[in-house]
Amino acid sequence: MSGSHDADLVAALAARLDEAALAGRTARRPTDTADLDPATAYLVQRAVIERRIARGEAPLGVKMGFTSRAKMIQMGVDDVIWGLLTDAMLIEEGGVLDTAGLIQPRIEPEIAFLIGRPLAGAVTPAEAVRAIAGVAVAYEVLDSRYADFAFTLPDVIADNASAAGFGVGPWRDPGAVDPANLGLLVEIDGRPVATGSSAAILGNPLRSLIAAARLAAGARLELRPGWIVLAGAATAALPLPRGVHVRVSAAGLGRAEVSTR
Ligand code: OOG
Ligand code: MG
Repeated sequence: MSGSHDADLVAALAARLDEAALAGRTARRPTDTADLDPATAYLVQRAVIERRIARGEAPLGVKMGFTSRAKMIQMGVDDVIWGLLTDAMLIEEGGVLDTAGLIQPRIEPEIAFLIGRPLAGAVTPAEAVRAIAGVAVAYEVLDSRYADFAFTLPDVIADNASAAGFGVGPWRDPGAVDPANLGLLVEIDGRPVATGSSAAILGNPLRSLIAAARLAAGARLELRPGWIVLAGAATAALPLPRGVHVRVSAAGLGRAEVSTR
């Protein structure tokens, strides 16, 4: 494939996915019509984000995907991926999320890291720890642009790892809480609907941060001070209907809450 042909394909796929997200409707999977390898899929993902940045959004961090077995099994994939977060995806704490513009939203409990020092490349656990300015319980709202969340790995990479929104609870001093093995609870309208442990995230969410640093270097980026890293879901994702209140709590971290309409 020639370079310019590749660039045209990347731009066309990014436009298709971005327009689907804006319109709140599904798009065809890239791999239904083209051979897409993960590297090219990441170029599509980047082009989708560039379109959002051109509309005034600012990069705010990254989200790791498929870092837990529960998620790999739920989605039928077997590799860790990432997506890019912008400020427009951040849902204010305790805020209200309008699901009208979304296609098929799901919610999942996560652990979030606040970056305090630049981090990229092959980093040691000690280096990763030193880069953390805060740890929080978080939730992610997913919304695949593919019907029924059915996709291959390159498809979901191109679709920015199904990212739609996220919320973060109060930041805690990383010295005060070890994120390795925290109990997580998801409640919808006060009813417990999922429980898990942060240990489900690669055995320790810190490993997810280390993987994010590695992916950053591969993408010629760095995790920057002020950025948020979502380490990945600790349980399978749950359907997110309108008109509910969701609370995600983690032992020692408090909670993050959102209502939908
Ligand atoms: C892809 C996103 C996966 C996670 O935390 O594992 C993800 C999807 O499930 O549609 O965000
Ligand atoms: Mg997630």
